[in-house]
Amino acid sequence: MSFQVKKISTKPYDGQKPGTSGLRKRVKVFQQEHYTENFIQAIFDSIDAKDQTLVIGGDGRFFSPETVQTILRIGSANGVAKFIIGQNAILSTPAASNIIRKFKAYGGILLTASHNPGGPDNDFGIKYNVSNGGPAPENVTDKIFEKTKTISSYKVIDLPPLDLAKLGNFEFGPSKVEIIDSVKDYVELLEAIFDFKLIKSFLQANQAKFKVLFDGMHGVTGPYGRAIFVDKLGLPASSVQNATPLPDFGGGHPDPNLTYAHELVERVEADDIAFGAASDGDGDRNMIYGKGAFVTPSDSVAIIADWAEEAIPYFKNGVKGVARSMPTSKQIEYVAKKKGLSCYEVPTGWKFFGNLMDAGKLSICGEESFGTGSDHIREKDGVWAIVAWLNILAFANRDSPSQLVGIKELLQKHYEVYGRSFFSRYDYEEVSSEGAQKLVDNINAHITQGSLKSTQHASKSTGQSFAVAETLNFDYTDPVDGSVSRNQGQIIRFEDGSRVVFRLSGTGSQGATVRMYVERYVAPSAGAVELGRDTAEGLKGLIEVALEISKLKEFLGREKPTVIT
Ligand code: VG1
Ligand code: CO
Repeated sequence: MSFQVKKISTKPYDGQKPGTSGLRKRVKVFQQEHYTENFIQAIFDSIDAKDQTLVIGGDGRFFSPETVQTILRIGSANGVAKFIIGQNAILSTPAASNIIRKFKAYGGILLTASHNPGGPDNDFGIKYNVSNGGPAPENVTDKIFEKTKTISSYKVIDLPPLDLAKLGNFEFGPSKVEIIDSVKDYVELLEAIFDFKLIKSFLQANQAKFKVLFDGMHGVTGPYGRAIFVDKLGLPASSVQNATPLPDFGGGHPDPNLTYAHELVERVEADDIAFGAASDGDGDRNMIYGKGAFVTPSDSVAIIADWAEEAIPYFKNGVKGVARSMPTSKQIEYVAKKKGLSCYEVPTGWKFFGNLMDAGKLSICGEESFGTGSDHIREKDGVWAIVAWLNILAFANRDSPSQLVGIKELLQKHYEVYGRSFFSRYDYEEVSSEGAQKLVDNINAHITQGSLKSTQHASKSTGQSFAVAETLNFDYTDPVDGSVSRNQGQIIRFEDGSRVVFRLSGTGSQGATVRMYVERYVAPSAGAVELGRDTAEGLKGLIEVALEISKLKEFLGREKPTVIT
């Protein structure tokens, strides 16, 4: 039977440029006539998906079900042979990456704006992933953007919407459709990576001393968390909260940090919970937070890299190499150095890790933005990181020591061996684009003229003094394919190894967001008191100096950041 392919005339929209991770805009922008259709057709014009299999997933946010139907209508008209879709349009970002790899799909389209709020007045997003399961590299996203600028029509096969709730095999015009369980394959993946038996027995033996709480933040990970923490690891149902995915994330901001995951933080403190964890809207981020012990993402990946080979079965044959995004602290480098591993530094965004993983150079990597992962897939993976921590803690307690090794003890032990990079990020969200540009231009002028080099900057409140060693723009050449990405952040390095980085966000949907990253290293010889300081205290002087040098308050007209992590 042949199906009629209809050609629909359209005009280009400005600004359909994918950012750090896909195209993210307000829902109202996507709802404009032909806007979503244009972008989806531009994806098909940039890839060769004819007779191929495509995966469709997402975090279930508002406007997702409609968009799946749009993809079916346009994709079938563009010759896609088969679609694999998560039930009710739900597949977490890591789960989708796994499905693309496991079923050898050509690629996937993920409907998510990650940690950005959802609902009719908030954000929607579309992201294209390639056959290795990772976000499309810049040469593909650039091509998509180019196509959006000249598009004049898109193709559809007009058929009634497919029911996304029923599992099984169906047809949509000439294309086959398989609707799969959103959770099953992902749980199997984690069971093959971690020592579930060890974790389960540790949790059972320490029920009273080691309480666990996972917060899905009304995002996509609730069902994954329930399947793993309750069904597989035997924890009580009460150890999972906010576990039903909602189209508007319950009105919250599904970003697992100390500001937005306050419900978790409050319950951890009130109920003496030893191990709390949360994940973001689409399930690729994670936060680890136990009573009185917050793990910065930069420390988290360093600790996972430190313990992996010994504690986690997936890594028993060795870790191939490690990596961090440029703004992420150097903690993982200290681990790599001691273990003789290569440590790569890539620009912000998970897409830059994929090539290194495909080339067998990289096993474990992370970003300061609550992203941690490994080469088991090609996205960062929130639930993976949480189970990795449980696996490490279970292993650290395998001989039932008289005092339980918790998050705090593990961190302390780590700092005593490697020293500690104090790290913090200040976000100035939705500031004026002109102000942000002035800030960038000012630092750029310093970089070109070298005018900050060797200048001394004293902190009024702490008396510390910082001398500028160098200033630079971070450019990256991919060691595998030689592609170059320029201007990935401005770095001010100081003589004592401290560092301040400025970057504009590539995931915001309105105005500009400026990120300031500060890092200061303290060696093990400084002693327990220095190593154990509160992050804000450890960084106070450097932050003062960073604000003064950049004239940030003046350019942005903001006294305080929106979020501190
Ligand atoms: C932010 C983070 C970055 C992360 C990206 C996507 O980007 O800083 O580290 O990879 O979000 O995360 P930006 O350009 O706004 O700084 V999410 O959980 O999409 O997936
Ligand atoms: Co995310």
